[in-house]
Amino acid sequence: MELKGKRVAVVGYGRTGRAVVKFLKRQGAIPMISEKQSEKLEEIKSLRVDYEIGNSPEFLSRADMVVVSPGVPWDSDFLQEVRRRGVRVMGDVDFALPFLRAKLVGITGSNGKSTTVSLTAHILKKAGLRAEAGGNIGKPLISFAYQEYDYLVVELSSFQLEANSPEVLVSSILNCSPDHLTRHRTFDEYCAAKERLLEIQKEGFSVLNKGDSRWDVWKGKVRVPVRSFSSRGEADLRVTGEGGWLGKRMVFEARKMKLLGLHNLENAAASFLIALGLSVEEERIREGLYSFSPLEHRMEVFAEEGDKIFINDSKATNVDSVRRALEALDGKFVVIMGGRGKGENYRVLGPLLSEKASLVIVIGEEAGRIREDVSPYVKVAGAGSLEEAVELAFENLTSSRGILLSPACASYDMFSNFEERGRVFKMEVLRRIKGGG
Ligand code: UMA
Ligand code: ADP
Repeated sequence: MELKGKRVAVVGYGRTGRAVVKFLKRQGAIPMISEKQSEKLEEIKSLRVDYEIGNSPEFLSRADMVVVSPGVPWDSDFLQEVRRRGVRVMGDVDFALPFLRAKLVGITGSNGKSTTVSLTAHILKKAGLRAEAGGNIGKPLISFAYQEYDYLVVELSSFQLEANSPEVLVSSILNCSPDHLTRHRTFDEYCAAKERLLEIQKEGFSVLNKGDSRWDVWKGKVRVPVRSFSSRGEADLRVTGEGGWLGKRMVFEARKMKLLGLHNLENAAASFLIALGLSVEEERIREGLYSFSPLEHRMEVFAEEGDKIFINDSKATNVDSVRRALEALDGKFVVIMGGRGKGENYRVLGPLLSEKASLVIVIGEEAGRIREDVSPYVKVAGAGSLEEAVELAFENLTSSRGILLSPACASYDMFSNFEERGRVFKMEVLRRIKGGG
């Protein structure tokens, strides 16, 4: 794709927009920025490029091509109008593809993507391959342009799969449970976005979760050989609480891993099958699995004090990830939930909360809805901020094993992202443990 001298507009100036603009400048293209938030004005001005605050078809149709950040709805009216005016509109992944110098492993799913992507890249690297993790995990694909790798392990979100058509050598769908229903409207539409990964792939192989309710749909769509894993019954790689099994042979052991919970053994199984399919020796795969530490903000046990433990699961931004967090716990915890909702029902968590939570503290925009859904099952209290929630949690700690932050919601009502929410939580807890008040 020749970019020199081309006017390329970027919609959204976040992580993706920044990386795309940087690349465009290096290529001698003429970047334009369309960003709806005025808070970014100073930073954008300093770039000395054409920009608008707002997203308008008038501005965008002055470009030769438009690159859209993943968080911008693909069917927005202003983008539809730009397309009608004959300007090419593309997603950030499709934009990056011609500049990548690596075979692609594409991983999607509702939960476990970042863990599995990092774990897979870790295994491949340990085995001596040139591999890196990128994509929705926080490293836009364009930042890998012209870099030589054997494999890029790419996290793909439903937003990206709706807007892009990446052809990968290895595909994997870990699971599909409700998330992002405010953007994708129905569960079926949301899953279908993820399944485009299978429809586009023509060669290589696919690693799929046979225990997922969408398995039959996936089987109908996939066109390459499939290797399956499941914690719910027979599969090529069967997962139990003890580890992963190829037939009667145990190929990795849970007790040797640093990741907690059955869901993480499913993630390990997916990584195992991907690496095995790429001809990594089993022994090397195990070395990778056993040396991998959990990512920050995912069931991260960051403090222990006496018999109490403190877990930061800020990345649990939907109901199913909270379910898996609660299932992985022993004993009753004070659980902090809430934030910006995505149209999910929290009632399904009720029975599990009654078993695993001594108290649920709700915060943020979704506090009222969560309270309504789970209060028939468990004691619920409200707090005006995360700081207040931590304070309240400490007041109620005596009868619990510890505190778990597992919000079931996005963070954007109170924080800039889930990382900031996790860091504030950890800081507040550590301050109190260390006696700072
Ligand atoms: N914006 C507009 N118009 C709109 C909507 C947004 O101008 O209609 C602007 C916003 O004001 C903001 C910018 O666009 O300044 C943000 O763009 P973005 O939402 O695409 O965010 P990025 O910072 O570019 O981050 C994106 C992914 N974000 C989303 O998909 C929402 C990041 O995933 C990803 O790490 C990053 O690209 C690098 O690839 C985050 C995420 O929450 C972690 N992903 C969802 C998830 O994992 O569940 C899908
Ligand atoms: P994603 O990138 O898909 O959001 P992460 O690996 O960041 O996935 O994990 C997000 C949340 O989901 C964490 O709270 C984690 O504990 C939980 N989780 C991880 N793997 C799974 C899985 N396979 N099934 C359900 N929940 C999971």
